Amino acid sequence: PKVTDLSMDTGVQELLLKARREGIETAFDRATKMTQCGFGATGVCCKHCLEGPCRIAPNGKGPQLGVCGANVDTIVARNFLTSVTEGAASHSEHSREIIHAILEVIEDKAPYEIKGKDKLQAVASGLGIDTTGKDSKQLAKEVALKALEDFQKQQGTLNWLKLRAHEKSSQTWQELGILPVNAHLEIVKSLSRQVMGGDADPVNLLLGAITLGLVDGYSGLHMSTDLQDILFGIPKVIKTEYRLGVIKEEMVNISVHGHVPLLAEKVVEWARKLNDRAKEVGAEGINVVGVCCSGNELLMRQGVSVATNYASQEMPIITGALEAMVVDIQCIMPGLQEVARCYHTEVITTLPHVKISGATHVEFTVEKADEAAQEIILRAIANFKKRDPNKISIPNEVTEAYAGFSVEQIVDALKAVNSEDPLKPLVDAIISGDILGAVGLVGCTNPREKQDSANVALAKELIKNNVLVVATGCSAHSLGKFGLLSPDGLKYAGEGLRNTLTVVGQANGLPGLPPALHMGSCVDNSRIADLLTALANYLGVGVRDLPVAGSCPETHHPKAIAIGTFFIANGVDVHVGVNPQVTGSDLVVNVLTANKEDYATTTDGIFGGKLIYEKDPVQAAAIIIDRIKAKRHALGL
Ligand code: BF8
Ligand code: SF4
Repeated sequence: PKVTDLSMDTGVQELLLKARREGIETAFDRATKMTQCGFGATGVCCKHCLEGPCRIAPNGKGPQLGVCGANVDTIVARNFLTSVTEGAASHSEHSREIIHAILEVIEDKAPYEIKGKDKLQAVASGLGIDTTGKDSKQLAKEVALKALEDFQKQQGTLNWLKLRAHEKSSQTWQELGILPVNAHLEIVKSLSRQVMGGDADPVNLLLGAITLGLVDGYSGLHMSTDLQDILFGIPKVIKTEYRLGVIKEEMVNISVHGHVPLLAEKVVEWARKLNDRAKEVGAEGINVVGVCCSGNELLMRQGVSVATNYASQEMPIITGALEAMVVDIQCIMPGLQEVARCYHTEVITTLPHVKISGATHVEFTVEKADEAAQEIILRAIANFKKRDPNKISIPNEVTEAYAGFSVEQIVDALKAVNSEDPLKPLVDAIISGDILGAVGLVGCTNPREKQDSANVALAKELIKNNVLVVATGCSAHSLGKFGLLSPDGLKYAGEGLRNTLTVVGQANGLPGLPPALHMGSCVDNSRIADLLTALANYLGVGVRDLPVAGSCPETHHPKAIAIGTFFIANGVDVHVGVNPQVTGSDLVVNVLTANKEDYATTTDGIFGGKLIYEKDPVQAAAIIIDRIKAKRHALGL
């Protein structure tokens, strides 16, 4: 295929051509070569035991039951639950790492400090902790122990669910008896119900998936964001740059890739401290750039520029000017090392449970965070001299963008318009129709899709129709690269949206707010949920009643499926533009997409949100806008 069909990003196109000239295979090539199995693609392949793999032909030909007697609905629902569980496990493990870090910090065993004192106060009071007369260490300890309970308690429900969920939503979950008890318990229970001979009722399996969606949302997303804000501070609006041009030929370049900011923050700190050491090898200094969600975390709090997003993560190496690619967990392609072998770049893994053979391993622990970060920086500096000048080619474009839109920052920005009642200007704009509704544009890029294309097209279509876009994850990177995270992007917005964002922006000393507000990494989808809860409370309605939706046009990861399930459980429609691998079962499709009879037993009937699968972004925008209009109508707007 032509490189212009693989990515919208011209820098990526340029480097894909370079890779071809140099005989390097990338994820885009592998995606082209790898044909997709029709059984797997529709979710009808089961390999939960050694009697299988069993697969059910969707056209009714061939066996319609697995060897054990499992039918296609059971198999598809069970596979869906597997994905949601993987996502929930990833995000819960993320938050557990941060709990551990905070507990080490308050005992002076780890070199970090509690920077987000405001957040600490807010979270502690929200959890019902008496804050009077307690210093931040004491408070942080009590908050961390409350968090730990969400991995230990044997009855009741997650503290973080009680802290963050909208009352009306929790009521529904309580009535259904699907409230999660603790994250580890639910993940283990889910694995045990998926096992051969376990749960075989497809509807019950899907309800199980909702519980795991809640685990993902509360003990994963919300807890990670809250604890990270406590440790590193609440993000504030910040200016940055996107695209591969942020890699600088004259600098020692280090890209930070993965998810948990514990390591990434230290790499930035030590890059500053050891900057002059780079001059000893002839470089002008050290340049840290972000990839994927570590990129988002550093961008939100430090303004670190972002080189690229998921599908093109190999490209920084192909510039020939990257000294080290430092990784922690999730979304790290093992293929990075294959590419790095052809250059001087050192891929550095850092965690005992995420290694890549052939890569350098520098063990990172919070206790030895400074030592690990220094070793990584010094290795990168030493690699600068090993560059092959003939292999260096850095695309030169960069795009300016703004990020840092935490809920706290959004409320602060609105205060400049109405200090007494900050949400009022936003709600007034929604009521008047200047803002039709809001969509969280979230999720990934996927090497099987034309990179950035659907993310950007969908966002443009929405903002043209006065829908406010908030973005996270790799989709936010797509929007950043193409100018939608900058006030300049207001030229694509409909009049009502443009006027509203211009007024709020100007009250804050900016020419306008960007038409898409970057709210952070994938765990920061919690911030979107918090914004919805605040709006619902303000209006005195449930989250399910709001004229909002979520969309992942180019997703690929089970984490995104878990996040989507979390939003559906909260009554928010979720659009996906990539095959969700459930189409083999009519029952599962009907329950999730609510497009047929038995409406009362669909996710829409029960929770108020459903799955929308539509590949075409313009078509998807139309479906989303219709739904937003229907929800407005129901609100009397
Ligand atoms: O958690 S958006 S490709 S990097 S899964 Fe991965 Fe998807 Fe990017 Fe962040 Ni989220
Ligand atoms: Fe086949 Fe049943 Fe085993 Fe799945 S659990 S592989 S359907 S026998």
